[in-house]
Parts: sequence; C-alpha cells; structure tokens
Amino acid sequence: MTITITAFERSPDGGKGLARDMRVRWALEEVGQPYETRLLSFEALKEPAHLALHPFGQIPTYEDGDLALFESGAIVLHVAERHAGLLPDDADGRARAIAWMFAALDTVEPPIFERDLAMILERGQPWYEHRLRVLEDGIRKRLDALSRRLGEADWLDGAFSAGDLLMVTVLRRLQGTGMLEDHPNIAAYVARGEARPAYKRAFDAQLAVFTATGPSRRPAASGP
Ligand code: GTB
Repeated sequence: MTITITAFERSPDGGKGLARDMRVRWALEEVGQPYETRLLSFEALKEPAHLALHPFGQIPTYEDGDLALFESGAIVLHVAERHAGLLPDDADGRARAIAWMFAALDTVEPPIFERDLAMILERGQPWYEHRLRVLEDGIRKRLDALSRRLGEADWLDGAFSAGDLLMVTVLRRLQGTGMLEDHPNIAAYVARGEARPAYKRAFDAQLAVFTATGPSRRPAASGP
C-alpha cells in the first residue's frame, strides 16, 4: 500500500519548507518509506473530501491503507513507531525521545507560531511593538533553556530521533530573525539536521512542488 500525504499546492512559504508537510516528508525519508503527495489548494482544504480526513481542514494528512491520520506530530510518531530509525530501541530512551517531540510541539513551537501570526495579523496595531517584544522574550527564554540542555551534544538525547526532527523543523522558523544565531550551539544543531541526506531529499521534494506551481494566492487573513 502506498503512503499518501497532503501538502499545499502553492505553499505560501516560497519553497522554504516551513509548512508542516516538511516534517512528515522528512520522517518518511529517514525511515526509507516511499510516499505520494496529494496537493491541495486552500479552497480544497475546506471541501468535504478533505474535511473527512482532517477535521480542521489543514495539511498535512497521512493515509496508509485503512489508516488516515492528521496532526503532523501524531503522523511523525506513527511513522517512528512503525519503522526503525527515529526512536531508540530501549523503552526509557523511547519515552525520552517522545518527551522531546512534545517539547518541540507544545513548549517551543507555540511562542514561535504566535510571533509569526502576530506579524501577519497585528502589524500596524498600536500594541504591535509591545506584543512582538513579549513574544520574542518568551522565545528567547525557550532558546536559552534549550541551549543549556543541548550543550555541546549533537542531538538532544543520544542518537538523532523524532524529537530532534520535530525540534529542528520548529526552530527553522526562526532563521533570519537573529534569535537562533544568539546561540551558536542551536544554530549548529539546526544546520546538522538540515545536513542529513533524508532532510535534503524531503526539502527538495517540497521545493519541486513550489517550483512547478509557484507562490500562493492565499487570502491575507490565513494563518502562517
Ligand atoms: N497542528 C497541526 C499540525 O501540526 O499538523 C497544524 C497544521 C497546520 O497548521 N497546517 C497549516 C494549514 O493547513 C499549514 S502548515 N493551514 C491552512 C488552513 O488552516 O486553512 C502552517 C504553515 C503555513 C505556512 C507557512 N509559511 O508560509 O511559512 C508556515 C507554516
């Protein structure tokens, strides 16, 4: 059975691999599972056929035979549990890697996502500068802690895991802001993730879609 995922037909990220299909592509590449991609317009996301797969009408989704999943974290966890290469064999190591997956999505990503959203939706409002400062302080707090924990290690807890995969995809959203560069060990950690052959294959696959279809004509009010 061929795995099928969904992705934007025209990603608003300009081919930077910032949409959440990137983490699913990367996970599938890490474990050597071939997949097909169904590309969707913003309109198609909200049509009944896609809403049957994804209650919130978003990408990515994952289909494998009778199994249909949504939520990038759940999909990456499923891929990591079904195939070797993204979770340690020992139970305690697996539990810790899964904790890092949650940390990426539940503790590190929210302030980064909120900042991106504020930059789209609140720019020009009287409170904008203050709100941006508050959100960036929150992000810096997370990066300080992450940097201390990572230290000089290559990965967050032993060998590369699904926890690192999600963390790197989350941190990439900060490239170009200067915040990553304040922590050379985190910048190097992200670069290490991006240097993995599986990452490069995933990145090239999403870039090929962008190159073929061009930029989004997404309505201005859509989230990041
Ligand atoms: N929690 C869900 C998950 O992790 O799977 C969130 C999924 C999600 O936010 N999907 C977005 C989506 O489908 C695309 S990835 N949005 C359309 C909609 O809600 O109608 C978020 C995203 C979009 C664009 C950029 N960008 O341009 O840089 C980055 C990230």
